[in-house]
Amino acid sequence: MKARMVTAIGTGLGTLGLLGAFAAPAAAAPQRNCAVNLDTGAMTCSSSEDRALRAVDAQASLVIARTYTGANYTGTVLAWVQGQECTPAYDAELQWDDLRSTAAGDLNNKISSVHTYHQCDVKLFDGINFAGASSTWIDQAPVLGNIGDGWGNRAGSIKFS
Ligand SMILES: [Ca+2]
Repeated sequence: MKARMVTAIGTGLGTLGLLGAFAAPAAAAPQRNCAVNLDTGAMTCSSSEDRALRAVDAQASLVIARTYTGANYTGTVLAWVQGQECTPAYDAELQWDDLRSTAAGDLNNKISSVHTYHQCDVKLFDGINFAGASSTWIDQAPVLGNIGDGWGNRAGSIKFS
């Protein structure tokens, strides 16, 4: 039996183009990209991290950490930026005392994974304003629930060094 040849490629593409032009916005929610400038306190979210970084007057090269609401670097991503690299010593150059108020909204008890850059690490605190238990210094963690006695969806404040 011979297979039929598909001859309607041109028509198919035309239909696709039409659908593309008139289709409703995609149902899937796009990943939210947010940024906080630790030097100035400026913060915003946008459709891309580049846009968010420009809006807070920062460059991608200044991103010292990204926190995510989902495990394995998924969900809403918040880029933390500052004007210089971290130093090798743990001296907590910068910090954010209340994760209830960030560019991405209320992130208290909502951070599930974290990745750092430029010699920086992060230390998470259970409570607001560095109260309660604290984590070790973390370079990266796809599953914060596996760090120490469990740091998934727990941090209320954060230090960078
Ligand atoms: Ca907490």
